[in-house]
Amino acid sequence: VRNLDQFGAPRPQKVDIYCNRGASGIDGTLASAAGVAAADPDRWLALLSGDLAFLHDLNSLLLIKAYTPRMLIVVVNNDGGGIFQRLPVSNFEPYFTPLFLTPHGLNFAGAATMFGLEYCKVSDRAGLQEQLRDKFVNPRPALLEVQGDAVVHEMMRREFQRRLELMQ
Ligand SMILES: Cc1ncc(C[n+]2csc(CCOP(=O)(O)OP(=O)(O)O)c2C)c(N)n1
Repeated sequence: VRNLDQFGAPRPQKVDIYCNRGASGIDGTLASAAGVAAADPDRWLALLSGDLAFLHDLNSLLLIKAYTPRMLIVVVNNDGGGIFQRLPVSNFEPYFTPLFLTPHGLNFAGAATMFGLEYCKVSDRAGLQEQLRDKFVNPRPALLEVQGDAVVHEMMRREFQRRLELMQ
């Protein structure tokens, strides 16, 4: 979400974007998205979430199958709070990993099974594009887990930022 916000280029297609600020950011993300989807069940809605935000509101998965026939959940699972890799505190182990990054080592296949959602895991761009196309053409309640790596993501972000600055 941060990267889309920072680097997403304008496109001619009209896309409605909803954000949930919550009390402090990551609470209630799934429930809010389910509310948006349920308000207009004929429209396709995709939620993009980090793994911690997703875990924080896991019980709201109960809403998805019941109320949102065309909603796709995309979770970028980088095993913890990747946002904190941006902060100076990331240089301070042994505190950083358990207190800020908070890795959990989970995948979400079991959650999808529990709440009756179709599930798929992808780890590259081609796989993600294929799945997004498939779910867009034939919308159904589904959970798409994207395997990520917080350290690699942060290195890529910095490199991308560096190249953009060179272009200016
Ligand atoms: C209710 C609440 N608790 C804690 C936080 C602090 N916080 C901000 S971002 C974040 C981690 C988000 O991790 P994730 O959803 O996995 O996304 P990523 O940073 O990896 O993209 C946390 C815990 C918050 N914003 N809201």
